[in-house]
Amino acid sequence: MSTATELLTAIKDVGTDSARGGYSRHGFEAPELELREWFTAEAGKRGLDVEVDRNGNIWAWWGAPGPDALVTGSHLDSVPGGGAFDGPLGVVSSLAAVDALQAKGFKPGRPLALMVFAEEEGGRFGVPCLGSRLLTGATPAEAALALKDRSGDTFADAVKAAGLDPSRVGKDEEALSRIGRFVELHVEQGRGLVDLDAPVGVATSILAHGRWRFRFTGEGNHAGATPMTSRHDPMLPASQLVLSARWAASSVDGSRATVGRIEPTPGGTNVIASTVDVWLDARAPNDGRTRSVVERITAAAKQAARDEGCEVTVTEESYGDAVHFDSELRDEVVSALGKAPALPTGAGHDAGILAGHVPTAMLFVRNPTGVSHAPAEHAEPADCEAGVEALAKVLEKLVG
Ligand code: HGY
Ligand code: MN
Ligand code: MN
Repeated sequence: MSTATELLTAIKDVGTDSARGGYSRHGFEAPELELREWFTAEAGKRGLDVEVDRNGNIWAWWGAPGPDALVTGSHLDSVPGGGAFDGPLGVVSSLAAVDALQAKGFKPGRPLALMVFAEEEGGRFGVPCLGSRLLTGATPAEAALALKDRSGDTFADAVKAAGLDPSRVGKDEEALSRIGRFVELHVEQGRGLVDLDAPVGVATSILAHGRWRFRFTGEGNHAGATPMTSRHDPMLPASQLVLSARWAASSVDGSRATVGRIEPTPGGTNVIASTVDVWLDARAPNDGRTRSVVERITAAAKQAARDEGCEVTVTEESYGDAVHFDSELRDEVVSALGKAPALPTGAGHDAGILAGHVPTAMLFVRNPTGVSHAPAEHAEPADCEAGVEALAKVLEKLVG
C-alpha cells in the first residue's frame, strides 16, 4: 500500500529540467514514456489490466472492461519547467485510492478504470488535452497527426515511435462508450481552498479558454546598418500584442490573457527579425467574454502591424467553451465526502473535455501558494492523503 507522497517520490527524478527548474515531461518524449512505463508497472502490481488506446491514452482496469464504467485519472505530461503535482497527483492518487480500497477487501460492483491521458498540456504539439480531444472526436485525427513540435516531428511520428499505429488515431466510440462517469483529482491551481481553509474541494466549472498563434512578418535586416526610419520590425507589433493582452483582459471581468511564448526568426541578437510568432492564451467565464478579449487584442495587434508596415496572420490553435460540471454527480461526490466546498477553476483539464460526453466531476487538493505551471507548485503530504481518502470514498460510493 503506498501513499500519494510515496508514489510521487518514486518519480521525483524523472524529467527534471536543470535549465528551467521543475519538470519537462512532454507528451511521448523520453521522461513521459518512462512515467508511462512506471504507471503500467504500478497498475500491474495492483492486479489492474492495462491497455493503451489508439490515441495513446492508458486505461488500467480493475476487473473486466465494460460499459458504464467509473473512470478516474489525469495526466503525466507537464508544461516546460512545470511542477511535480499538475497531473501526476491525480494519477498517483488513483493508485493510492485503489490500495486503500483493496486493503479493506473492497470489490468494485461495476467496471472501474484508472486513466492516464496523452498530451494534456499541449506542451509539445500545442493543443491541450489532445488525448481526450481525440478520444471524443473534438480534434479530428488528420489535424492532430499533422501537428508539429519544435523540432519538426509530427504527432504521427511521436505516436509511431511510441508503438502506436497513426492510421488508427481518431475518435474512439467504443472506448468512449465504456465510460459511465469520470472523476479527476487534481492539485488546485489557485488559492481557492487556502481561502476556504479546506484540504479538498469539488469543481463547479472551468473557464472557457483557447490558444491563438499570431505570425507577424516584416523585413529582416541588419541591426546596425538599418536606420530607425527604414524598418519593418515585427517585434514591435508582437510587443504591442503582449501589452494589449494585459489591458484587454484586465478590462473584461474574470478574464485572463497571457503571452508566454514568443519565437522570432531568425533570432539573432544583431538581426532585425523577419517574422515573430506569438502565442496567446486567453480565458474567461464564458464564450462571449473570451471572444471579446481576443478581438480587442487582435485589433490592437493588427493596428500595430499596419503602423510598422508588417503583415499579421492569426490562427486559432485550440478552443474550449466554459465547462459546468454535472451538478447531480457533483452533489453525489460532495455527499460521499460528507462536506466539501465547491469552487471553479481557471485551469483546463481532460475532465473538461469529457464533460461534454459523460457526467464528470473533479476533486481539488489544496495548493498552499496556488502557484502552478512552475517549479514552486506544491501540495502538503497531509492534504495529498486527504485527497486520496476523498477519492477512495468517491470511488467506493460510485462503484460499490
Ligand atoms: O492550461 C491549462 O489550463 C492546463 O493546465 N492544461
Ligand atoms: Mn497544467
Ligand atoms: Mn493538469
